[in-house]
This record gives sequence, C-alpha cells and structure tokens, in this order.
Amino acid sequence: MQIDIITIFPEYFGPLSVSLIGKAAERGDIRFTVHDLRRWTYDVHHTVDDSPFGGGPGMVMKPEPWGEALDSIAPAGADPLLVIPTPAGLSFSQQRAARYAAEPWLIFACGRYEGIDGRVADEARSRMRVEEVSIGDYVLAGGEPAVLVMTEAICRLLPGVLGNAESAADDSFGFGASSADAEVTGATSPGGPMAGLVEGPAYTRPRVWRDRQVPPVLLSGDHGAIARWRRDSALRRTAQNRPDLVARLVWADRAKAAGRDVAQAQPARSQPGQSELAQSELAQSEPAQSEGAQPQLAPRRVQSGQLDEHDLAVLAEAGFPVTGQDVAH
Ligand code: 6GU
Repeated sequence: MQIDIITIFPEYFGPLSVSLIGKAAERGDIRFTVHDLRRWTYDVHHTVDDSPFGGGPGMVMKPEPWGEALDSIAPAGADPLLVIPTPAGLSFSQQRAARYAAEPWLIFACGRYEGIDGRVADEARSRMRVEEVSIGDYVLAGGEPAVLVMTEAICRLLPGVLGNAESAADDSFGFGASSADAEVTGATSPGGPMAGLVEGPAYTRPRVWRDRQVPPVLLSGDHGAIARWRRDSALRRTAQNRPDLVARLVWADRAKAAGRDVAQAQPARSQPGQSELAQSELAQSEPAQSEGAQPQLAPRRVQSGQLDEHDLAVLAEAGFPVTGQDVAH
C-alpha cells in the first residue's frame, strides 16, 4: 500500500517509523511518502494561507499550492483515494478503516488554520475519489494528528502487520474473523461475535494480584464458556460506556427480524407484531445446543442485528430492558 501525506509539518510524521507501522514500512508492506506543501510555493515567505473571503477569524489555506501538489503526486489517469481530514467530514470508523485498508493508494491532505480553500476538494473530485473525514466530535488545530490516528487504524488491518492475523477480528467495533474480508469487499452485514460491541477487560498472569482473582471461567479451558463470558462482558461494558451502540444493535436486531436491510436500520417507531417477529426469528436462527457432549471450540457467530435471549438478559441486567414489548423506540 502506498500512502502519500501532504502537510506543512513533515516532522509531525516521525512516529510512522515506530512500532508495528514502522516495521511494516521497513518490510515494504506500506510505503509512506511525506510531502512538504511549501515545496509548491514560490514567494520568499513560502506562503500557504490567506484571510477568508467574506471576513471572519483565522486563515484559509490557498488553493494554488494544493492544486500543484495534487497534480504532481497524482497525475492524470492515476486512481488514488484522496482523504481530507476535517472536523466537518464523514465519521472515521472501524468500517472506514477496513475500506481504506483495501485501497492500494491513499493520499492524505492535511489542512491547518480554518481549512483548505473549498475549490481544492471540488476540483480534485473531477479527477479522483475524494472523502472528507473527521476522527471525532472535537476540533484539532490541524489534520496531522488525525492522519496519524487514521494511518494506525488502517495499517494494523493490513495482512501481516499484526502478529496474530486474527487478532483484529474481535476488536472493539470489529467484524469477526469470518467477515473481515466481506467487510473490506463492501458487504453490508458484518458479523462476528463482537460486531457492534466494545471489548470487555482482558487478564494475564498472575492468577491472583492484590487479592484480586482472574475470572475463573478464563482458566477453565472451556472455549464455549469463555466465548460466552467474553460476549457477556462486552455487552455489559458496551451498555455501561456506549449506550448509543446498544441502541444501534437493538435497532439492527429489530430491522433484521422485520426483514429490512440492517444497513438501512433506523431508530424506527414500534410496529405492532414486531417483537413477536423478533422472537420467532431468534428462535429459528438459534443453533441447536450441543448436549454438553463436545465443548464448543470456536466462538458462536452472532450476526450484527442478532441478539439471542441470553444477550437480551445480559443487557436487561445492565439496565437495558430490551426484551419483548419493553423496547422504547
Ligand atoms: Cl480530521 N481535523 C481537524 N482539524 N480536527 C478534527 C478532525 C480532523 N477530526 C476531528 N477534529
């Protein structure tokens, strides 16, 4: 994967040579090229900004250096994805990170001040794909830290970058091992045991530390019980810290039960018969429980928008009364 970064602070990107990403770059799995925008300025002061038309505070980045930089880095006929970090952009998410990880060539255009002259993105759109992207609901002084965040999230998804190839699958917000590929290829219904959830806590040696035990199920060797416990603790932590994600899961579950496309799930109004539908759908999709003969070796696949009764009980216990008719829409 090729990643070009255009910035007025090339030195900001020193961290790209550190840790997992640094190793991937050393191996040649990722190639970073950092460009100083001022290279495309021709006045003695290497001016990149000017005051905004229409008045107002701050400075706007001039279009000419950006236009030349993009012409030079992505000549006509090239097909990169241009990503412009801005707090006014589309939300960056694990899904978007996975989509970007499947691109062979990304260009990041780091704005400073009050942003880049609006014509730069418009003109670039006439010859390449352009996405304006925000990493969260707060304002940074420039796109540089956002690009460090995004490149880390993207690059750790590349084959061979993480030590354990599957360790990204069950991440918070992850898609599960079976569907990571589907997600990258644009499938709309990512599954996996942790889809839509944040992860619960993890533990390592010693078994007892300051009188605190590691949860005994993790020492049991019962992989089915461990997978169930991990999902329960993910559900509890998600309920506690991310009620917005629980609401989405419940909407997706209802939408799926009602036969709607989960990708288009909305916080819909309650419909008569919907909860009965949900229950019967869940009953049908529930795999027959093994009678304790064989321990389950892999985590049960739980599709996004598919909460089983145990999930609903855990959520209810965590303060989300999401069973049957109790769902508030
Ligand atoms: Cl991508 N850029 C800036 N400047 N501020 C931000 C952001 C990006 N995302 C959130 N805040």
